[in-house]
Amino acid sequence: MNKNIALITGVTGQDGSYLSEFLLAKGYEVHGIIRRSSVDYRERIAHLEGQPNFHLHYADMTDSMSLVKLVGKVQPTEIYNLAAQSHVQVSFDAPEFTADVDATGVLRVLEAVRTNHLEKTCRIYQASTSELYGKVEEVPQNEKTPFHPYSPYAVAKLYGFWIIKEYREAYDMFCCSGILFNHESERRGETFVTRKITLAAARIAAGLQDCLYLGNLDSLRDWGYAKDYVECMWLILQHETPEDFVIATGVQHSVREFTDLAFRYAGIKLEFKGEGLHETGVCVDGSAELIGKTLVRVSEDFYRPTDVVNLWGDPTKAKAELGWNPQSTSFEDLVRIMVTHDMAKVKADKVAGEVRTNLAEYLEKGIVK
Ligand code: NAP
Ligand code: G4F
Repeated sequence: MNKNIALITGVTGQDGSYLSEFLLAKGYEVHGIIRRSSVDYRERIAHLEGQPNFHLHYADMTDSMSLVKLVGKVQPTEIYNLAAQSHVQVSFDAPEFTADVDATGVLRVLEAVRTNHLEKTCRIYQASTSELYGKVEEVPQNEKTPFHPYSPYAVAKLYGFWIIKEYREAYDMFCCSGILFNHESERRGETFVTRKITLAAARIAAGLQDCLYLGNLDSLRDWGYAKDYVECMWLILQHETPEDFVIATGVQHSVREFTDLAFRYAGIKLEFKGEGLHETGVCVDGSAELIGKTLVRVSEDFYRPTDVVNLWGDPTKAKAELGWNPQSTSFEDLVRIMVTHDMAKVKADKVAGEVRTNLAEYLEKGIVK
C-alpha cells in the first residue's frame, strides 16, 4: 500500500498544529513548512518535533522556488494549504502582503504541484473562509450563498477559492475548499477576539489586568472548536469527488455573549450598560475587589473600516456527505475549555514569576490590535 504523505503549509498555526496531530495519529508521514523568524514560533508544535514521521522544512508562501523544490522533494499525496496572513484587521494595514500570501500563494502551491507532475496523485485542501460571505447576502450561509468579501483578507481569499476551482476544472485536479467558519481553541492567536477575551478574563480574575478593551460587541459569529474542524479538512480530501464544503456549527453568538460567558467561567458576573463606544461591562458579582469596577470598555481602535457582522453557517452538506458532527463541542464547552486553559496558564506564569512579553497590556493600550 502507498504511504500517505501530507504536506502542511501553516503547520505552526492553530489549525496546522491540530491537523498534524490528527494525521500523525492516522499513520501519515507529515511534512510542514516553517519560515525563519528571529523568535521561536514553534510553540504549538514543539511536542511533535522529534517524532519519526514529523518533518519540518524551510519555505515561504511568497517564494515559488522554495515551494517547487519542496513539493518535488516530499512528493506529497495530500497538501493542506493553511498558510495565511490570517488576521482580518491586519489585512487593512498590510493588504499587499496579505494578497501575496493568501491569494498568489495558493497559485504558487498549485503550480508547484503541476511543475512536479503530481496533479493526478496529489489532492489539495485550501483553507477558505466564511469571510468570503462578508457583507452577507443571506443568513445562514451555505455553499450556494453568493460571496461579498468585505476586507483585503477576504478579497485575497476569494482569489484563492476561485483559483482552486479553476485548476479543478481546467486540469482535472483534486483540489477543494473548506469554507470554514470561525474556529477557536486554547491555541488560538492572542489577538483574535475569543482568545483576547479568555486571556483577559483570566488575567483580570488574577489581578494582573484592570480592563479589557474591545471593538464591535454586536458582531455575530458561528464559533466552533478547531480540534473538531481539522477532521473535516481530512474528510474533504477523502471524499469521492472534489467538492467545496461549508464547515460550521450552525449556532450563532455575539462578541458580547462570548465575553459575558468567559468572565462567568472566570468567576466574574458582568452587567453591560450603555451603547456603542460608551458601552461598558461592570462587575456585579465576583471577588470583593472587583465588584463595581468597569472591566470591559469599547475602543474605536478595534473597529474595522468594514466589519463582517453576521456570520452563521449551515453545515447540512458536511453533515450529510462527510458524516461530520457539527455539534460535538458546544459553544459553552468551547468557552469553558479556553477559560480553564488560560486561568491555568496565568496561574503558572504567575507562580513561575515569568516576565512574559506583556501582550495583554499592549492590547489594552491599543498598541497592538
Ligand atoms: P494562524 O494560526 O494565523 O496560522 C497561520 C499560519 O500561516 C502560520 O503557521 C504562519 O506561520 C503561516 N504563514 C503565514 N505567512 C506565511 C508565509 N509567507 N509563508 C509560510 N507560512 C506562512 O491561522 P489558523 O487560525 O490556524 O488558520 C489556518 C488557515 O485557515 C488560514 O489560512 C486562515 O486564513 C484559514 N481560516 C481560519 C479560520 C479560523 O477561524 N481559524 C476560519 C476560516 C479560515 P508563522 O507561525 O511563521 O507566522
Ligand atoms: O476574532 P476576529 O479577529 O476574527 P475574524 O475577523 O472573524 O476572522 C477570523 O475568522 C475568519 C473566519 O470567519 C478567518 F477567516 C480569519 O482568518 C480569522 O481566523 O474578529 C471577530 C469579530 C469581528 O467582527 C471583530 O470586529 O470580533 C470583532 N471584535 C470586537 N472586538 C474584535 C475585537 N476582534 C478582534 N480581533 N479584537 C477585538 O478587540
